[in-house]
Amino acid sequence: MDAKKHGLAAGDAGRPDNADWTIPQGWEHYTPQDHATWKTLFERQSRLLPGRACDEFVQGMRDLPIGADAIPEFDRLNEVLMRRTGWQIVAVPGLVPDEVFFEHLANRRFPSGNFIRGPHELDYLEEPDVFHDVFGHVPMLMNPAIADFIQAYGQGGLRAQQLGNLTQLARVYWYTIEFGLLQQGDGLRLYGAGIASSYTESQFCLDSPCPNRIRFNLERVMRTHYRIDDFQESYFVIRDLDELLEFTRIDFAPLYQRTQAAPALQPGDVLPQDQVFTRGDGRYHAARRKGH
Ligand code: HBI
Ligand code: FE
Repeated sequence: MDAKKHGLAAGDAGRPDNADWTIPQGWEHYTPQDHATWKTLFERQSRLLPGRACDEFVQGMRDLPIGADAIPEFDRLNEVLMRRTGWQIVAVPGLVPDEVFFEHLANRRFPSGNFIRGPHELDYLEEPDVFHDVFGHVPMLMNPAIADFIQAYGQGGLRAQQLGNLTQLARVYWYTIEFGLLQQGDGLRLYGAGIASSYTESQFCLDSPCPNRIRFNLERVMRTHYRIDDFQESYFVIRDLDELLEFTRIDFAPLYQRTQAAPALQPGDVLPQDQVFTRGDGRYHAARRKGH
């Protein structure tokens, strides 16, 4: 992104001067092209999500001042979000260090990239941009269970970092908040922001015969590596969003001990004790490994 354009007090490599890494959204600096990119992404994704995104996502989207025509103003989103769940969005220049990220979440502030991807890289993201963060995450932050769960993740993250358990905890976030599926009356739906904001993966995660869809189990997930460079090989399915609240009430210390001692699992592994919704055929990732 262009640091100057977005009003960054640019030190080295776009790092803002203040310790919490926040910057102004700089809404007035978005170009017509930026808004056009948002519109393309928004319309494309809005067509896909009915029947795929969970009811809570659709409801959250409906209740927010968010639409196709322009990149939303964080201040306007915050008025609604703050009233609903006490969360607010703060602008950051991209990925921030783990402890900065956790500190924000623990205080119900969601860091959102202020920049938007270029028109020639609609499906390519090196760092979370405003479409991923606002379209993907903010509708779910309107839900009280998600609101409490992400705050608890921030608090747990600060502790886990000191204890050296961050790897295990980050897998929970990954397989829920970013790539989670849930059960709904008529079948599986997505609620993870990484898939809700992805044109290709929102289809792959639910429609493709390739990946595994496995009942979520906390310790199992804490042992499971994830892919950051491609579609997931396995998606984990929660019963409903309230299941996440149960995880905010338990002591993770014994879980860290057991899951660090147990053998790590590969992303595509399926265990005899797994409750499997769909056993994937693995063809997509097998072809990728062969270099097709
Ligand atoms: N920073 N802006 C931003 N967004 C993230 O999702 C993010 C981050 N920094 C660290 C991070 N995520 C993860 O590595 C932690 O959840 C472990
Ligand atoms: Fe995200």
